[in-house]
Amino acid sequence: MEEQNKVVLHGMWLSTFAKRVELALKVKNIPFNYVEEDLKNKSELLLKYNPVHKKVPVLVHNGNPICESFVIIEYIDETWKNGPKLLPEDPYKRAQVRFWSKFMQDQLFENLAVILKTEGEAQQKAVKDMHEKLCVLEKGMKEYFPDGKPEVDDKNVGVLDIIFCSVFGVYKAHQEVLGVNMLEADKFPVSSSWLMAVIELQVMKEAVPPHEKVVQFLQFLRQSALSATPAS
Ligand SMILES: N[C@@H](CCC(=O)N[C@@H](CS)C(=O)NCC(=O)O)C(=O)O
Repeated sequence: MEEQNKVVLHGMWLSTFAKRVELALKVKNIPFNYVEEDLKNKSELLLKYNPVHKKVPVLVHNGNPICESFVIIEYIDETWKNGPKLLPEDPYKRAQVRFWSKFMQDQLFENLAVILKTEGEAQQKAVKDMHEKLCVLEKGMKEYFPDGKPEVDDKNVGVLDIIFCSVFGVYKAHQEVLGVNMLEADKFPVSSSWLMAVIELQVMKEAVPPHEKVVQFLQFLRQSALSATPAS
């Protein structure tokens, strides 16, 4: 790696936020060094580079830190013109992509975290909420994709594909730990076929962490959250 174009990603292997940055770099074929952070014992460098949030991911480009996953992805897209354009050029399409990225993040990912950390009635409510949000996504994607069908092409991977994969790429582990299949093909034909096509892309396949490792970690997170919350 040339010294004047040095790229370092500070991440954590199961962080969806770090994963999307890793995917953006890989989709654009940008060489980078990866630093795995222990989030219980953050490195001096992470605290120095992200003193505001103290979170991963942080991308360090030629010594300059950039924080917040979406900000980093936009930076990558603007800095490296090679490879697919992650966000569309057209301002309206760009706005749509930002809108749905935020929806996936704020609504779907946050909801998934609630399902993981609850049980009984609270979990059932969170699953129901998720179902409603996935209905919204399904309708939105039907309108977003030309001809109502997902367009996935390894030469044309975009930020929505990346964020969708970072949230649901480990859906089999979600299914195993939570016992629910969120993206059922008969209920959500567009979103589920989109996910299947995205996770089959070589770049995504290589980046998805091993199933057993994800299952163990999610079980650990779930148990820790449930034992910390008194049953209501
Ligand atoms: N809004 C941030 C969220 C990043 C985030 O929540 N990172 C988590 C890992 S998934 C983290 O570093 N947590 C450490 C902590 O909260 O102390 C982004 O988009 O990058």
